[in-house]
Amino acid sequence: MTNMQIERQKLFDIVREGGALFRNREEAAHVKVKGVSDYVTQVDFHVQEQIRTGLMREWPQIQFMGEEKDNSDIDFTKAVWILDPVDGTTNLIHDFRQSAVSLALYDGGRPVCGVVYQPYTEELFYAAAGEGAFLNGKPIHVSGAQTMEECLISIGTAPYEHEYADRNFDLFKRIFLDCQDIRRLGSAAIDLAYVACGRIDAFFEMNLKPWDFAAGRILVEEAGGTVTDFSGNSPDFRKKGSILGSNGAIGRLLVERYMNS
Ligand code: 2AM
Ligand code: CA
Repeated sequence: MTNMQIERQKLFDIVREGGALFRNREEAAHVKVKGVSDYVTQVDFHVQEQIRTGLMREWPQIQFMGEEKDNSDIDFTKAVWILDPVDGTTNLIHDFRQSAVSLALYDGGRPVCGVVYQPYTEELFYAAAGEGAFLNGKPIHVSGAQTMEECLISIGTAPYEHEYADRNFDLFKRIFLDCQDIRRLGSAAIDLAYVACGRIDAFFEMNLKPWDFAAGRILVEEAGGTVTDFSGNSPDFRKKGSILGSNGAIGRLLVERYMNS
């Protein structure tokens, strides 16, 4: 079942309807603490339920994995949706307007398609295996940057894992001193979508969960870039791990000169 056909328009409608719920500021103010600097709001639950219902209605045979549910029964050898209803929850709480719905379909361990939708800008990023990557229907490509001096690099910081702060900020400083500038958006899905369309040249973050990077990974790969762990190896989409997405050239350079020294 690796060439599963998903009707794009149906998929986009489901994701857009979910994203429309981001504007409910009352629900965004209902915050529950999951862990240190790890939050979930009523919006996260509401978006997840709405999208899950839509997916189940259209494609009842496909399993559903979502950030805000128990996923212990998922069989990764079969088709599975991987959803982060709100990637960038801290941004949502602050009305910082850098949050996205991130939805991917994997089948037999391979990416089939992915969507990252940013409701504030109404930008919908989509990619399907072997078909390329698109922003609101127009083809997108990673940047052509070859040197650190010409790069805008986005960093991720795992705010809840303070034990990594010294190591991370030391790495950020070394990269900051060599590149054009750094950014920290707070949504891994948007960071990867921005790598795919060439707005930034690379993005990396430790310990991301599958739903943070599953869709962004397909976008970057179909846009001509690469997504690896910090050693340059292929990431395991079923597990938490470190993620480095780039236009390819800058990813190799980061692995060689920065990530492991
Ligand atoms: P979230 O907003 O869906 O929680 C920001 O550093 C990135 O890390 C975001 O993509 C954010 O996703 C993710 N993130 C936040 N808390 C996390 C956690 N406890 N485990 C893994 N990723 C997390
Ligand atoms: Ca989330």
